[in-house]
Amino acid sequence: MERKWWHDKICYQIYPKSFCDGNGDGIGDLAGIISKLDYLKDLGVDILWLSPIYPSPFADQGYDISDYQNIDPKFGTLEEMDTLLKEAHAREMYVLMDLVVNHCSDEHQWFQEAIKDPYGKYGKYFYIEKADAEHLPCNWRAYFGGPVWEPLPGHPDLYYLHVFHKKQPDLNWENPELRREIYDMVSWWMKRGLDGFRLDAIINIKKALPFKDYPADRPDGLCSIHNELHEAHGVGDFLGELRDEAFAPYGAFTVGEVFNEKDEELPDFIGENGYFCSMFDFSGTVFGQTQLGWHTFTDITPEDYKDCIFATQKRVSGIGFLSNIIENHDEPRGVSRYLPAEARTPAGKKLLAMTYFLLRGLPWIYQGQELGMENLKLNSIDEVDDISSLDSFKTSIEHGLSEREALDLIEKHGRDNARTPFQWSSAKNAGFTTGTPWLHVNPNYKEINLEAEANDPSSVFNFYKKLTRLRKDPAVKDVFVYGTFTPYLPEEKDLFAYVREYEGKKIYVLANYSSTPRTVKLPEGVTEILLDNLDSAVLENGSVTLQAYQGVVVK
Ligand code: TEU
Ligand code: CA
Repeated sequence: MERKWWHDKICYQIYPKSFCDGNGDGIGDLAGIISKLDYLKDLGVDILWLSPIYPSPFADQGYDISDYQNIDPKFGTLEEMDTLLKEAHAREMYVLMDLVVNHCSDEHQWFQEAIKDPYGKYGKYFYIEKADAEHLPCNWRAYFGGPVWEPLPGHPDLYYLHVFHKKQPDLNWENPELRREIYDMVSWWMKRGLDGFRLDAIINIKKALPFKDYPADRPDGLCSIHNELHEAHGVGDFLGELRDEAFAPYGAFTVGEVFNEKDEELPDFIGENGYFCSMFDFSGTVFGQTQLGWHTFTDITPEDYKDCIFATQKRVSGIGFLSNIIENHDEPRGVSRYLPAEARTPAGKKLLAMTYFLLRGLPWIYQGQELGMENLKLNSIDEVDDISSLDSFKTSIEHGLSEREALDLIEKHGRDNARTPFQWSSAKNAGFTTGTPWLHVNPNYKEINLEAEANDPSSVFNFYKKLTRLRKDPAVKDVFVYGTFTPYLPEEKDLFAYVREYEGKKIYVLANYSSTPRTVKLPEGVTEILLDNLDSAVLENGSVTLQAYQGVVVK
């Protein structure tokens, strides 16, 4: 396999609105991010992905873009973006923006022009169909609820398609003129010095045409969008063109947000000269989900999680580099999802960190994860911002759940969990802003915050630093980057263990996801502990005893 500059990098996702507020208006911004570059460098991360910072009406927190070639004044200016790129590069760090091109905002000029002249040039940038409320072109349900069709303002006989929110009209990728427009926009950013993109919801750019109904799966008479995604063929033609026209000429680093790819497609997506450099492994994320609503979701146990990860690592072996995550801005906090309640302790959080961080693929940290930030408790639906949670609340209530039960589901699955402000210190508003934060701070910031953890050698934060340093240690780096992955004692319940091997060097990760201590037999020749989340293990007589939720990395 040809070595690429990004193979050995550690990545970090910033949700700008909630990271650091530089000017006291309660909203995180570019100035805030720039002020924390040294912090990120010291943590040991190389590649930064910024969730969208383009001008936006914020119907979906910036994932509804009204101008692709500018910065929203809430976040700063283009000049500040240039400064961020310069300052990051000076620290040998790389910056990715979010490429949200399945849809734009209804306030984007393209859509405004389409409203003026639906049959003109810009009307063809979207999916606009003749229809009426009783006869929509198809019965697909939008990701955020309701039909995907919305009347085109001022044209009672015309409807436009939006697979997400109605303020996010879908762009028509079948139109070569639209595609050219996107490639030029990407090139413009790359020439400005950007290092690449994370590709939002990218599988959705190909629709199964012509529009048709699928069997309804809820009382609303609509059907999950997954029906058509399953039948939509040919997304690869768009993605290959996007790569060749917009990414390859600039050597862009790209990571795709891809759900439901088929096994046989993996080499096309992330193999040698794939559409993307990498894509996220969502196998743990989607575990236990159904299309019927959050009330039908089941929890993931450590054993389930292990099965997901082992299966993925096997699937992708020899093909390419996945991006490994335990959370992002759409998901609950990883420690709240993957750890049993009893293990939501610094020890348990470190165990989870160790387990996923040393897998094959690029390790990603989502902001605040390095502190062990947790899900948010809710008292009322009025506290909720996330449109996905608001939709699920409606569905839950319609389904007969009590308000409290519906809130419990949001506490578990809602997107605000990851979007509360970064907890910098125990000062007011967790040191995130001197103003009023746009979204409430998690009240646990008094205990969980960077200031306290930086001073505590045994903190979750300092453990993440140990992990980044271990992955970069020249003595073992190739094992973690290029080594094979093989499950170790996979049949032992609640033992999450594997071996990474490169050119005869073997490193074992042994993690006890159980409240009962256990003795694990070590392979011959294992003599050294590289990392231990409790700093207490001893290797003797060819075995190691792991306490409850203890894990070690040994070689
Ligand atoms: O998410 C795309 C996605 O496929 C959704 O299913 C996502 O998991 C869902 O919103 C969770 O409720 C991306 C972005 O990451 C998300 O923040 C945006 O809302 C969405 O695209 C639309 O741009
Ligand atoms: Ca601000």
